[in-house]
Amino acid sequence: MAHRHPVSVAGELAGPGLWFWTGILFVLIVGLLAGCGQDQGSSEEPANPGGSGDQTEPQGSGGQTELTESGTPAPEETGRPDLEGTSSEATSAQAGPVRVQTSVVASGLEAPWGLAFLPSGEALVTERDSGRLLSVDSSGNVEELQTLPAAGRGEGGLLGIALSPDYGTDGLIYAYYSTNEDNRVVRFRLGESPEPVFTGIPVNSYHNGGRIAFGPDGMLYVGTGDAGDTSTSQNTNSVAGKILRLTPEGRVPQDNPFPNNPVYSYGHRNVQGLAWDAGGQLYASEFGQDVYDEVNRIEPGGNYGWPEVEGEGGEPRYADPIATWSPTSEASPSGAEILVEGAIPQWEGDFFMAGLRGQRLFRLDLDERGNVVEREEFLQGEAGRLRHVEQAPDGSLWVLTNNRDGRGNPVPDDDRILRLGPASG
Ligand SMILES: [Ca+2]
Repeated sequence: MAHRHPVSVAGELAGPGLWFWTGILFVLIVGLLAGCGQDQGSSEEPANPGGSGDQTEPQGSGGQTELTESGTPAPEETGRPDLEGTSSEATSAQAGPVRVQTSVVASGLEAPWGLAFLPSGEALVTERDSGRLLSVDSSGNVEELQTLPAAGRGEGGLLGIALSPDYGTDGLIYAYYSTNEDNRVVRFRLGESPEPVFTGIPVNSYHNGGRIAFGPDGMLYVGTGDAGDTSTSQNTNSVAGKILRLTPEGRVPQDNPFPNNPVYSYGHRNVQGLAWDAGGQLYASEFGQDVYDEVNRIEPGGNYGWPEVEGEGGEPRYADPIATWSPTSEASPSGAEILVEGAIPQWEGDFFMAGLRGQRLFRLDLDERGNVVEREEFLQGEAGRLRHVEQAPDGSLWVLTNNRDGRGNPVPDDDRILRLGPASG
């Protein structure tokens, strides 16, 4: 499971030259999406709770295909672009676009869910069902570090992971997992037993939320789900169907929108993607039920409508999403990321989102006000279900597949971690 399989994003998959398709794809999709800009919506997990409604069907012509290996091994630099040296163009958004290449960083994982990069550059990766915490380096070496006492069924298990903002000094790792009683946030140092930070988040076999991330304000943000009880989302006294904002100790920050309340925003169905732009604005992806998946620009105290409204409600009391996908089989978005000071200038500041049922990576180009001005899709039909996307320290994007989560059609190498980064040469 250790070696990397260099592949090209699209080039090798379709046959023609390596850069041909990348270029064509970029130009075509940019043009298409800029032109039509219509929304299509969706939801990750079961539209029908517990049912097979979200069972992934192979996409389009033949469904998931294995990423084809490039005939020529990718040069070493692909794994570790020299951001300091060579490429002013790879470090500045003002510079021209770089060619983007997709490679396989690691394979043989089982339903990887969360990912956080250590200062050393290695990634910590959670596996939902096994409860394993893995380290993965850029050469594809995978090592099991420890197992966390996660339980849970279905969509529950070991989910999100984040490093303390002071990891360099406190060594604390945060994780979100399901137990038989609740979903909870814990923290621990490598090799040690976790201690609870925040408990009592409703648990079910679906709609468990699970993404956690520290914001630029040093606070811990937690995406939760309605756990199948839609009455919770509009109730600010429930932590289900919310984005929560906590201190690193799990307490309520004094400047939260509701006094003595961990709720940061409400009216959510199932939030699994959290990302901040360079200005500190939070965006979140969430699963719709049947009609519209959503990306929302999150304001403190905002009401995002569920279950009264799915997609754009047109009522002032509910904040409308900035982007939707319909039907939910088109997207079903889990993890999200915004490229900030990344290595792909043409994508700088863009919002990325991993689609489960949609089986693709979405890119939203945001303008200065956070409105979507362009859309693009990657990896469709190439890698199957995608669970998460995270920016790596080298400015590339790492993407987790999720074909062994019980709803996919895994190929032998699944699950995999893919990398979209500047092509070498
Ligand atoms: Ca909504």
